[in-house]
Amino acid sequence: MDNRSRYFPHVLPVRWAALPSTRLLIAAVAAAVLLAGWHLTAPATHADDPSYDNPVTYGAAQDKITGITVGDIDADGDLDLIAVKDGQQSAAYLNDGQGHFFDGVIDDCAAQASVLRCFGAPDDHFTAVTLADVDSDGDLDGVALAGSGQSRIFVNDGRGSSSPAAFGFSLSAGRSLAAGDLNGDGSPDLVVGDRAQNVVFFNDGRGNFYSGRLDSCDTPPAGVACVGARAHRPSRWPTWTAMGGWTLPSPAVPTVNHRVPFT
Ligand SMILES: [Ca+2]
Ligand SMILES: [Ca+2]
Ligand SMILES: [Ca+2]
Repeated sequence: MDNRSRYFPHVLPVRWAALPSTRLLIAAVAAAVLLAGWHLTAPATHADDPSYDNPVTYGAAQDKITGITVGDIDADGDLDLIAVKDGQQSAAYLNDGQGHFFDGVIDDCAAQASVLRCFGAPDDHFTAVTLADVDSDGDLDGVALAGSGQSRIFVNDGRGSSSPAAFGFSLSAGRSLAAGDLNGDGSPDLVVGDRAQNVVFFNDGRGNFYSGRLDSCDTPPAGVACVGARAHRPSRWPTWTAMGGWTLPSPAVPTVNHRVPFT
C-alpha cells in the first residue's frame, strides 16, 4: 500500500479515480504555472545575438527625415540608406562597406560625393521614398513622394547619381508610397496614398509615369487609376481647385472608383 492509500485508505483512491475532471484541472493549473514561469523568465542570451549597445549614426540631429529606405544604389554590394526630407536636402548615405555612413550636415553635395548622393532640392517637401528599377536597366531608381509640390522619379545612372523626372500631381498631398508590378507587365508601378485621393500610377514600361492634373476619377488620365474613396475635406477643396486640382461636385461627396484595372 502506498502512502496515499495508507493515510487515506478510503477517501483519496475513490475521489482520484472517480473525478477525472479534478485531474484535468490539476494538469491545467500545472501547465499554466509552467507557461507563466517560462514567460516571466528572461530569454536566454547567446553569444551570436545582435547587440545595439553601439549604434551607428548617420545624418545630423537637425535633419527632418520623413521617409527612409535601404538598397544598394551604387552597386558595390552593400546596402545604402536613402532618406527623404521635408524642406531639406534629401540624399543617399553610402555604406562604406562596414556599415558606416556620413553623420554630418549636408552643405556641399559635390564636395561630399564620396559619402553622399544628393537628390532633389533643399526646398522639396518629400514625405516618402521607395526604390524600384522603374526603367528595367538593372539598377535601383529612387521614387520620392511629395507632401506638397512635385513628386519625382530619380533615375539611377548605375553609380548612385540620378536625374529627376516628374510623376504624379503637381499639387499633391502624398503620405505613403509603394512599388510593385500591379498589372503583371513586368514593370513596377507606384501606389500612392494621398490625403485627397489614393492613386495607382502605371509604368509605361520605360520608367515613365503620368504627371499632371487629375480632374476626375470618372475619366482618369491614361496610366492612372483611382483607388478607394475621395477624401471628404471641404475646407481644402477651394484651394485645391483654384490651383488646378479636382473638379468637384457640390457638395463634395465621397465616391468609390470601381474601375481600377488590376487585371
Ligand atoms: Ca552600396
Ligand atoms: Ca533602373
Ligand atoms: Ca506594371
